[in-house]
Amino acid sequence: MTQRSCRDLRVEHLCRPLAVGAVSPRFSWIADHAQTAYRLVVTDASGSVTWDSGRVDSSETSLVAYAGTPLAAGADFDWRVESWSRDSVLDGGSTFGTAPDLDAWSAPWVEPVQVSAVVERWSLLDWIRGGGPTAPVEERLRPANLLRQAFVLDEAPVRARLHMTARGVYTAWLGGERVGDEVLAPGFDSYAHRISVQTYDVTRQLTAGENVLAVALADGWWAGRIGLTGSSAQFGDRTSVTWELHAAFADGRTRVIRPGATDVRSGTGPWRYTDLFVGECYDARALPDGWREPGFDDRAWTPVVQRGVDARALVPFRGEPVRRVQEVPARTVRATPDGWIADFGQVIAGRVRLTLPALPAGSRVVVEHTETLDSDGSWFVNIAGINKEQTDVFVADGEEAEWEPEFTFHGFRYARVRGVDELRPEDVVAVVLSSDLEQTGRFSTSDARLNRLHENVVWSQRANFLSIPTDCPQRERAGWTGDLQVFAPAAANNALVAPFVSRWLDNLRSDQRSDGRVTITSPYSPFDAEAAEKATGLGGIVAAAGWSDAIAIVPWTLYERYGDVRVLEDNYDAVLAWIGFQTRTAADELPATLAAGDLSPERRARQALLYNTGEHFGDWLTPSTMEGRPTHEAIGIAPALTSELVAPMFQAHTLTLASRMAEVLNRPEAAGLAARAARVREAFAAEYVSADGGLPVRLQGMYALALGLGTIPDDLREAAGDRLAELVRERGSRLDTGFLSMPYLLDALWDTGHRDLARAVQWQSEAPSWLSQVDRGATTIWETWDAIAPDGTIRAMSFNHYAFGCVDDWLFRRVAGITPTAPGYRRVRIEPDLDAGVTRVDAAVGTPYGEIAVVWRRAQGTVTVRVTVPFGVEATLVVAGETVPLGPGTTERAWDRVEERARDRADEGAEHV
Ligand code: RAM
Repeated sequence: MTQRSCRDLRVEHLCRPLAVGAVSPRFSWIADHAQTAYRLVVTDASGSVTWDSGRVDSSETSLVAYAGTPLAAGADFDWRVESWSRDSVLDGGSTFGTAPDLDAWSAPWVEPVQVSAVVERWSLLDWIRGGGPTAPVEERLRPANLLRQAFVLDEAPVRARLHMTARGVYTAWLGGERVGDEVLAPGFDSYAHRISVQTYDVTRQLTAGENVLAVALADGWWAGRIGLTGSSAQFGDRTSVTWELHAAFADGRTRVIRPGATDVRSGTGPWRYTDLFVGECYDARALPDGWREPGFDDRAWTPVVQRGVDARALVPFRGEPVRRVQEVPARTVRATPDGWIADFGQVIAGRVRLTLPALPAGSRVVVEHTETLDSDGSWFVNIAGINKEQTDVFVADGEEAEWEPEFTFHGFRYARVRGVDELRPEDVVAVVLSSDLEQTGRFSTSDARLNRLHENVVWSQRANFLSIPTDCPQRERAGWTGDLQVFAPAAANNALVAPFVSRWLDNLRSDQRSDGRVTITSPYSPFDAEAAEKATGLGGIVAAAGWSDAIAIVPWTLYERYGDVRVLEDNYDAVLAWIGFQTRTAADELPATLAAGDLSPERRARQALLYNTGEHFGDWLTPSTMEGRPTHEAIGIAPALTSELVAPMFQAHTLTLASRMAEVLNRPEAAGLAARAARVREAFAAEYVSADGGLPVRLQGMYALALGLGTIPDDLREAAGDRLAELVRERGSRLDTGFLSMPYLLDALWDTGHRDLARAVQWQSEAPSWLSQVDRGATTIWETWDAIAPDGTIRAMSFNHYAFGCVDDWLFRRVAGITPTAPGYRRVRIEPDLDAGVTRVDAAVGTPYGEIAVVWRRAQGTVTVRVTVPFGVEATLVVAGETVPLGPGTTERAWDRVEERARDRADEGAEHV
């Protein structure tokens, strides 16, 4: 017997979460051996066993659900895993490699890992609303509230947890120190339905004697400006906060401290106004001396207003909070007549921290932000719209200062600073904000441009995974469903996105309309709903093809990449409800071009199956529909041209995904859904696909979608693929796909035998193309290809939109060759494209079982491939026509004469034909 260890113990995907919201949390670990059995033991704080799984003969190490007696709310629990392995299992058919040789059995007890309550124990009774002056100090804007509660403890606690949330955004201090390291808590949720509660360990911040909990509370997403219109107060026009402190003492006593109307006082301080879009004004003169410490005289402050909390809306926060994840120094700082322009060399979401000299009290330092300068280097603001100033103001108090805004963030690469005589590069730093996800993937090649493209995707992901997945971090900052739907697979290669995306799905479900419509953004505010009702055209859209289908596609992506079945369970009913809406609409409506009376009974029956009416975004931002037109004019063309085709294609896709979900979940609807999907596909083919594989709209995107979503009959796939290839060639191998079809284009070409063309599109350097952006200095993915036109003209578009970055998934799957063939990478196929146009690739993805890494090199006809596979993953390596099963560990092999082999294979193929 040898001691073998497990590592990376996780609860609900996360390492050592302090609090877990799930009633039946799932445990994961990584076994550094071929596990054949496990045993999980969970004990409560008193050491009593609440669950002993017994020995379970299973190789599963990921997401094993708790099945013991309900875990006590509010109490810590421990869990341990015991994991056995057997030698014989290890060889796994591998004929080479470095699989470690293990003794027959091993039964290690792993370090117990402590996590806190599964079911949170708060009762959070009252919202506390600041009573200070709330009248606007500057047009349209309000100051942040300061609140403080002083309380006395007769001894220091041995354990203390603070549960807290706000309608607004808050920062709290206890014992004079900031509570936790997150920013913009509680994060963005669909507040009308759910507000996330944070839990902090504050044991070390409490002492015997007087303690002070100090809180600054600002508008944030609740009352501040957000979304396309930048309108304020979309969820409510007044902020409030609630908290509850649970302290336990050495002798077993406990105490709960809640804010009350009499012991909380409120005032205002340095944040004269602060808003996510407009920016923040911090007046250093107005900082009340010592307000976060005991002894501060708050008698001049006002009492607060107390209102009962609707406890149903409160949910434990799930996933990773927003943090300052990185700092980017200024590359250059230069003087212009209008101020100092700092260039951070990278488009980010975040804010600027300034080191300021002692400036005369009352003087103002103004910081503006933008993602791009104009072609002549002058200041240019690339986001249009009121309320989107992205300008921070510091009002000096005569002292030196280090200042970073607290309750706002901006999308920028450049900052223009006014009000200082001099600004040195070391005086200014960009602080990157993002939901603090674990970065799991890497991708680099021998080609610097391809590497930069990948980096740009990672940066756009970082900037737009900020509390919720957003379209862009400057203009709208909205949780557009379509954008995430196309980007989710790429995102999952780069980071562990399951908890973050699952929390967003929780929001999306809560936003679903009672008739089954899945909203185009989530959070979807009451204001959004009202605005859509009043609007016509694109502005009136509530649900849309390819956007609303995110309810099926995103959970399926998480299942595919993480093997997470619960995410399917959680979203399945919502998918059925959306299908219900599509089905009813299909039965009730006919496209305007068809008159009911003229249709044959067969056509009528087919049309009644197809969801092909209504207003949609279609294949949004399809390049050829935009070129040469002003944006406002161009924007509606793709929707008008493509919606009738796009909507039923996504309808078919969602039906298929729903039937697969039903199968995984053992639901009785599986067969019915699959049959319906087949009928919709047949109807689509009969109504829209010509006998020679043609579609009524001659756009790359329509063919890419039809091939990718399987709405072309099998026998016409080749013909349709040829038509797609023809369209791509007509455009000189440049992109002409919009948001929805982009993820399917390269695979559609590849799968129909146009591999060289797919490679040519990927390598294309003339716009529209990915590398054209890189060549024009992009550091993130742009919303449109002509955000900077070939002649250098800059357009007022977003420079940080991840949607078109979906190609990153292709780079991992095709260039590195890592494709999951069973959920959670339980099985993986590694088939790098040796003709990808690079001589070296070094890539890895994180999986629930550990990292899968691939390094391949090509030199003078010889290809060397090194693959590292974790235990629990069955890998197949396919190189130069040879298929090799791989065991765990690192395997390196070389193939020579790869060109000849390829030729031989091609000849063989020809013979077969
Ligand atoms: C734009 C957003 C987003 C897109 C919608 C349809 O305004 O930026 O990317 O999904 O419109």
